[in-house]
Amino acid sequence: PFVTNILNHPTFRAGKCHTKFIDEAPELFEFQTGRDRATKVLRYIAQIQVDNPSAERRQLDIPRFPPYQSTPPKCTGLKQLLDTKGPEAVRDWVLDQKKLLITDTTMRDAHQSLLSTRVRTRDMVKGAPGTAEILNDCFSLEMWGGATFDVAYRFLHESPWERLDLLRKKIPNIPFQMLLRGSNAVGYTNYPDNLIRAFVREAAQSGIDVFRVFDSLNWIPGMEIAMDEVLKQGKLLEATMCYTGDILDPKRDKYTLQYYINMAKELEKRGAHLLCIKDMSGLLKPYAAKKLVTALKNEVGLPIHLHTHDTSGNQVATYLMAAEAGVDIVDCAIDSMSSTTSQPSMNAIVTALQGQPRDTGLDPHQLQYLSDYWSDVRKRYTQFEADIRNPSTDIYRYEMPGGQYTNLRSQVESLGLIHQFEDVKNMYVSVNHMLGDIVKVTPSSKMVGDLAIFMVQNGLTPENILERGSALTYPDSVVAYFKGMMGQPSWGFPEDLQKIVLKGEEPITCRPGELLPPIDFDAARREVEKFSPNPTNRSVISWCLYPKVVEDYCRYRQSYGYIMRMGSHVFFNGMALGETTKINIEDGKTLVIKYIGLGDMNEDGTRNVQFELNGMRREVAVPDKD
Ligand code: 3PY
Ligand code: ZN
Repeated sequence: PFVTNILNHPTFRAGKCHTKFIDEAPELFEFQTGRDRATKVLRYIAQIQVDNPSAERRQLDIPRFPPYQSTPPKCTGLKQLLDTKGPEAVRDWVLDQKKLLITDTTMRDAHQSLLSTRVRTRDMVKGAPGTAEILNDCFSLEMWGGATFDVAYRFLHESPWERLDLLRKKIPNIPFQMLLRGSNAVGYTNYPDNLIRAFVREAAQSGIDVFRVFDSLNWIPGMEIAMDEVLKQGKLLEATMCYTGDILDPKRDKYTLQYYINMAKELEKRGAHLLCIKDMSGLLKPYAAKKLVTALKNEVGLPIHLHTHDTSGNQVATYLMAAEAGVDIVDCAIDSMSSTTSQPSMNAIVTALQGQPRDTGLDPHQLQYLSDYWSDVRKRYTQFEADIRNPSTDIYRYEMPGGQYTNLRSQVESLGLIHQFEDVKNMYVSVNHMLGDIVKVTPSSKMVGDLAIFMVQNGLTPENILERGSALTYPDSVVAYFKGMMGQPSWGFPEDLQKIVLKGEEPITCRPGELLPPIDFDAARREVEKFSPNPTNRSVISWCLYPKVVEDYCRYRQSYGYIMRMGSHVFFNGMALGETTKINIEDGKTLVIKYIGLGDMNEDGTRNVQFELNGMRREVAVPDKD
């Protein structure tokens, strides 16, 4: 069967085999027959039907969006300049542009901030031909990293690496950009140096062109290893300063204009090709943007890339002021995936600058196609929408990153504390003061949220915590923070609080990566082999970052097969009685599935579920907890 799998594999059939072909095609080792594969898919749908039998399922009455009539993808974009001339040539090209360049965040931060990171590869790939053509002149697509990496495995049961491969096939011309949390990579904890390097190397070789590297406390040593490896890989290093506070407020004396200028100069010295101002909470007001960008343009020679979230509703104005001050690139989302906790609308910026000196060169009429496409996709994810319908300038008080602002509510709800949600938000502000006003972005923002929830749960306040909180065990993230495992905050730790959280343990002051033992990748591979034969480097690296999540993903895939191509409506909700869906399980092979209904309960605790598969009656039995 292995030989048959090779002979039938599309890569082999297209005559494109290379030395790593067998390594990179785990499906070659799947020897099940077509019937088995169909059964697995049926079992996946059956389990949803059984787990939630009373759900009122309706067929999704939205006509599928027509595919984009594209010309063959261009292979002459900025991606090719990077590949042929290197990152310095791209940096210089950016500096020479008069137009305002755009990064499209729709496939990463926008859905991370609006839809709990749930957009599936399938829905991105379908929009890819239009994206390749319409956004040919943009700077980059941010489509990887941040929370998308673990959410892909954990909730979507798909590999983030495969997303990268599939999108690259359809979008050969535009640089791909990722968000990398310095020593935390795409996780929430510090990893050993050799794992950070291996991850960056694999991501670079898999097609990431621009690495936006940040540290959640703006602590440059926490970014060092990742930055060094990006440079070694010959990719674009976008070194990042996270923006917090308000440079226009004379009472905020920590995160001043000079603080950002100093940090920018240091990042430039360390070899960055681009400088990012990462305004993760949307706090950079329009006139502050003008002041900051003007100063940075005078003080550093790097292109400046501005990132924000439009939670307040002010951020289109921020971009226009930044454009006037000479910012080089801004992060936007296609308008149907933009605004509130997401990025400002691309369509708004493009139309605002039309005919002006910083005209982006993008075509608003064509952008409307992408807007309609994403509007159609978004309807399939309504269950993940946060209940945020309007801009909120409250964000200036809470200083909460876009994704956290949308997620905190469900975190608090799941703990049964929703009646105290306002208290938690206010406590988030108090905790920040108590910690000495720190940068709040993943993972430090999660730690502030965890501590705020913990204090509300335990009746603690900044006034009584030293006295009443000394006997309590603090959440893991809080202990890690005070131990120095997230790095060093610019103005140190409050020592009395540190003592009661650490309970005698000594904090560290060096890079956590210096202390963590290096990963033994051969031993890791042997562990992965226990549940997944012939693992690729990618799987081993992913397992080192997220052992349980990746093991669960592999086992899930063994049970349910390749469910990535199932329509999102069915994938999340199952099927209505009598509904028919088509699933293309491999190129050229389509399953036509009709849901007939729930059947009898069996003695072994399973329940039969009935379908028609390609016109033939089929029944599968799946566990029924009731
Ligand atoms: C992430 O780290 O995922 C973020 O988006 C931070 O802003
Ligand atoms: Zn962001």
